[in-house]
Amino acid sequence: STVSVVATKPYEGQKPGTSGLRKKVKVFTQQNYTENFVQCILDANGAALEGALLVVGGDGRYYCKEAAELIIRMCAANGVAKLLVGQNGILSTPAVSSLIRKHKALGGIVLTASHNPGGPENDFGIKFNCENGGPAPDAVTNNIYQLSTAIKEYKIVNGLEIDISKIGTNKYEINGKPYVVEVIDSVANYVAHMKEIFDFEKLRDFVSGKTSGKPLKMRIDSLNGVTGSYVREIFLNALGAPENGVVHTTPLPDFGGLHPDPNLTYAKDLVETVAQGDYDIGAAFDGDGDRNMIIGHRAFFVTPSDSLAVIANNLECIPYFKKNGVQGFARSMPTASAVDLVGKKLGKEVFEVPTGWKYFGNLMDAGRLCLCGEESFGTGSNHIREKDGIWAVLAWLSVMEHTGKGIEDILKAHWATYGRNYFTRYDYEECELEPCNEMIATMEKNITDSSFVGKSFTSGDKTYKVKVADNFSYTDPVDKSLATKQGLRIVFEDGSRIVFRLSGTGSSGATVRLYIDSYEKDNVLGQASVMLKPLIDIALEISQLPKFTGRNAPTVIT
Ligand code: VG1
Ligand code: CO
Repeated sequence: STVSVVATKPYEGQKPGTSGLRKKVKVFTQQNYTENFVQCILDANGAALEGALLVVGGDGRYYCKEAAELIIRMCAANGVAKLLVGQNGILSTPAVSSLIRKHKALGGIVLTASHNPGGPENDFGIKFNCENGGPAPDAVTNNIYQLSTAIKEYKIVNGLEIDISKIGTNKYEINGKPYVVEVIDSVANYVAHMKEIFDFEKLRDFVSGKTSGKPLKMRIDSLNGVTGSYVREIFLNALGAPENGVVHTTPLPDFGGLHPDPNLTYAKDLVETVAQGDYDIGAAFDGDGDRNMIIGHRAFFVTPSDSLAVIANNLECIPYFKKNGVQGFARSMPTASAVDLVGKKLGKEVFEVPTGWKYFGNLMDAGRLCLCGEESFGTGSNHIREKDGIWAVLAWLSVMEHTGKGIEDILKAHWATYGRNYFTRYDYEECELEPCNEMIATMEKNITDSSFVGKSFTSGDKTYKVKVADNFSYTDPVDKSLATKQGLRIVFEDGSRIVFRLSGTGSSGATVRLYIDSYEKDNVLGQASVMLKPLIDIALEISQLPKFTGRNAPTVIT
């Protein structure tokens, strides 16, 4: 087969966001749009690409297979020696990360728009992960973007035929050099990896009820996303859960019309079923399998910030941490600081990084971080360099088995020891961009004025006095790279916080995120919405959000 060099012109806006490039399918299917971006990813690797191994796979959403086949033809033309491709182009995001690390690949191309809806009218995405298995850092994505603004041609081997529905090795010769495309089972490596991390024998006994005679009552909901096949293999086959313990486990190109975002709004069916039924645990994942939501009996909700803290507090029950030791913990800035308290007690370093998993990678690579999370339903460890939804559920099962307690009791015991971080997030999705930019700019000006610190705000019977207010910036402790403008933050004297940011994962318009976090040492059994009401009112007053966005209520409340 021969290499074709095809002339092309730059597209505007090929700037990767928090986690890759995400746009409507219709944008990606424009002539040469995907080709351009893939060529820029490949070019960003420079000389290292020649003879390299890459991993390719995605969440199975609409256009995933076509994109995978295109990438196969383009890698052939760009000097790549070998690809590992998930069968039918399917690999969860954590599975890609695991494969990159296991095979010491140069990186991976992940085809996903994560939790955004799928289908011809909805979203697609492409993300590059580096050789540590993690999302490319800012320096790399900025480079990809720069290349996209000046691209003139891309390379492709047009005649290269391949059937990626068949597992097996396909060998080609391109320009006299061998090119190998290995189509692999999408789940096998990941499942083996989980078996190294957790005590599956113990978990199987716990889940199947072999000794107690009482099988665990679980409802694991894959929301028709990529985790379906992983969930069946792990929870049904390996752990002996009953067939009805898992639902929506067929990955569908449009997620069956579901919005595969594991939160109280979009995983409504799970929440309602668990609320009405008799379950010990409910869990859901997003489209690409890196997010998780955990709920207990009667849909008792575990905030992701608390989930992280509870796992941190119980790491001794997971063989992986026994073997590798426990290094530091980390969370993203908007995430409530519950894990900080555990870190303090255990004498561990705790890091606060900007939003996005890419900021955890350096700390893990440097051996300073073993467990981290984000309020956006992301939990994970240094076993890979992505957040990992199924891993989080296995961690929770381990904690339940270890403590012998239900989820609600685990949380109550945790709060009794550490106090409680009440947390909520309001999302205002698909707003108009301009007024949102204006709102953030105006607010930034106001809160960074020297008169703002020391100001008091009152709502109901609560008064909060401003201690710190800024636009969060972060210097990576390892490579000293600087990330600026990562979110407006107002910290009050009692430690309560208001955070505003614009989402970097949306495919159209702007999404405003408002995060509210407040700590109580003793009053730990209140209702979050009630406890946080005064701060929410203050946040809306400071931001003038209704005025700028025209919205009187968020589209999603977590
Ligand atoms: C959101 C979340 C962030 C997460 C990112 C990617 O970003 O807030 O915490 O890391 O999605 O998650 P943003 O910029 O929209 O707030 V995923 O599951 O899309 O890879
Ligand atoms: Co995701």
